Amino acid sequence: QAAANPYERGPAPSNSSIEASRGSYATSQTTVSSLGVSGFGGGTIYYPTSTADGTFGAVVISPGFTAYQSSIAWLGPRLASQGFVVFTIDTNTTVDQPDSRGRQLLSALDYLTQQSSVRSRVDSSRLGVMGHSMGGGGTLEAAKSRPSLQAAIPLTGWNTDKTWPEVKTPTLIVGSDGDTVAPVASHSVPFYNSLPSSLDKAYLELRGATHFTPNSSNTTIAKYSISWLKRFIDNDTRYEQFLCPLPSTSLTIAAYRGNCPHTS
Ligand code: 9J3
Ligand code: ZN
Repeated sequence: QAAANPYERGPAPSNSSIEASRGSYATSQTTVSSLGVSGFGGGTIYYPTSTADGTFGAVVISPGFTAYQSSIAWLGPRLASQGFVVFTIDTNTTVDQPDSRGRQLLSALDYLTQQSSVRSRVDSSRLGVMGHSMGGGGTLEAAKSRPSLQAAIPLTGWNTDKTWPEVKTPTLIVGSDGDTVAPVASHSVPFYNSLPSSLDKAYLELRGATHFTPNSSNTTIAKYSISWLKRFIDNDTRYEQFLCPLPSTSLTIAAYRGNCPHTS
């Protein structure tokens, strides 16, 4: 069949393929020392080993307050094996605030596309950002300052700024129903509500979850993150089926809101 979309990577998806612990690509990883970079604290790049499928879209992921890349490392191979270059970073200091984390996400993207050893594998026009807690707050900051980004996913995001009408990047907000550090009522919900109504946006509230649920392998986070990144970084409409119509509440989903059909 004709490949209408030059950016799609990997086989046609199914519910089981997006729930699987690994996708179709074998992955490799390379360590980026903090000593050789500026603007962020180094990290680990996870990427599909094969070069046979051309370039891939990329996503940089920031940890939260006091945390290291190890706290979000599970997302590296989980997302890379689906066909993305994934850069989990350390921040300059573990107490950096969300605005700083946002700038560090952008510095890391620039390093990834311009200087890293895998730069030739990355399509520099197809980039996204993710982060946990203050890294999720930084994810919103990064999207606000770089509207060319194609996907943003804050995971139990934390920020003193509750209003994000400036964001142009399709954004999936993930909150936890039992979060007492960044309660959804004062963080993820107002973040979601303040995003433009015309934006492709969604709100996923995890059921039976805490502020730290994004720090361990989680199938619900993975399947909707994969779908969002595929849909908006790769323009891969094969993943639209998992996003629209909106997922129902379930044992793992306390709430899901969004606008369907998507506009971009
Ligand atoms: O990154 C986070 O976990 C933010 C939540 C937090 O500890 O804020 C305290 C100021
Ligand atoms: Zn604001």
